[in-house]
Amino acid sequence: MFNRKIRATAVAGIALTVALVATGCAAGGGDEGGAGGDADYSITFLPKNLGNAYFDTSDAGGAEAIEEFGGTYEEVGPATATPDSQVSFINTAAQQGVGGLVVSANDPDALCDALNEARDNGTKVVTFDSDVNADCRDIFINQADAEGIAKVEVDLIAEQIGGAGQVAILSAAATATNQNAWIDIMTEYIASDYPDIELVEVVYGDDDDQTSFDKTAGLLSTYPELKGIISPTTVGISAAARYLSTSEFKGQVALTGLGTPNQMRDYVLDGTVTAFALWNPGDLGYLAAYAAKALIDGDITGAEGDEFDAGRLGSYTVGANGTVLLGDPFTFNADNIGDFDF
Ligand code: RAM
Repeated sequence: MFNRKIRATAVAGIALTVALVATGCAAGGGDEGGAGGDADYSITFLPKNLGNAYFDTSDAGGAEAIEEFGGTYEEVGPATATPDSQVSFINTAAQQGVGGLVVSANDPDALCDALNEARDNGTKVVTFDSDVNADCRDIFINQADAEGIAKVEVDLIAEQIGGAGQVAILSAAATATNQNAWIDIMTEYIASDYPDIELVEVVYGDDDDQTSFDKTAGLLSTYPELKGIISPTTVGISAAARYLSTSEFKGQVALTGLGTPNQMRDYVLDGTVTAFALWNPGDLGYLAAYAAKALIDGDITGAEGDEFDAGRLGSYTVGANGTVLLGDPFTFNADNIGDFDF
């Protein structure tokens, strides 16, 4: 089922930082839902950083949804995925009085004051991909269950290294809510289910291509016995794959984690990488935009049990803690990677 959904969405990347009026309607042009003709469907997407193919795709999914319901889409964001770098963008959106703000957070705490000020100002706040503390947003759109994401990555590396040996993790920013949650679960899962695997270190590439590349080189020189690397970030895994692909470690040191098919295809086809996982980022952004609309319309508040319509994805229900779950992670390998384009 997830496979079908993921195939259905081949979302093209869009120009970064460019405000796009998705329809001829200006902000306030929405005409559906509980807020009647006055609904303000001006919705700003704020990713962890710009220049990341994952967010190009997720935010294009948001733009697609916003176009469907006749709102105004804008994407803004920092160049670097650091904790404070998103605050000024939140302040600006609050001053503009946008109807909705859709954020993937670089830090669970650092954005809270700014987000709550925006909410006091009437802006509905949806986090997606990487959450903030639950009391500073209305809803979190979770890409997949954290346990499922963590376990699929550990199971993949275990399979690829024959269940034994040293592994390391190359993560994103040290403060990233999503990666830190997954790493905690991976660490416990390795300890409980894979006694012959040793997690030697977690390093942070900050979702920066060059830093991630350099950290990969560092791991390989520090741990000559290293058997595998897990990188739970699309930026990290593609930089690590690029490093491995031209090194003596290609095919010797396994690499898995979370990647986009377009960034990983060459490395799967050349034998650097066997299999990795992800969800459909386009669907994630699409769902987040529809959640913002439902909040703006007053159809939902983010309470458990709230139901809303998410266009071509169908109907979704808010779960515990104001969280909506998109679906299951999906594993890509040489047999299926040709079927995807994002
Ligand atoms: C990177 C970002 C994002 C994460 C993906 C898997 O693009 O860190 O937050 O969800 O990887």
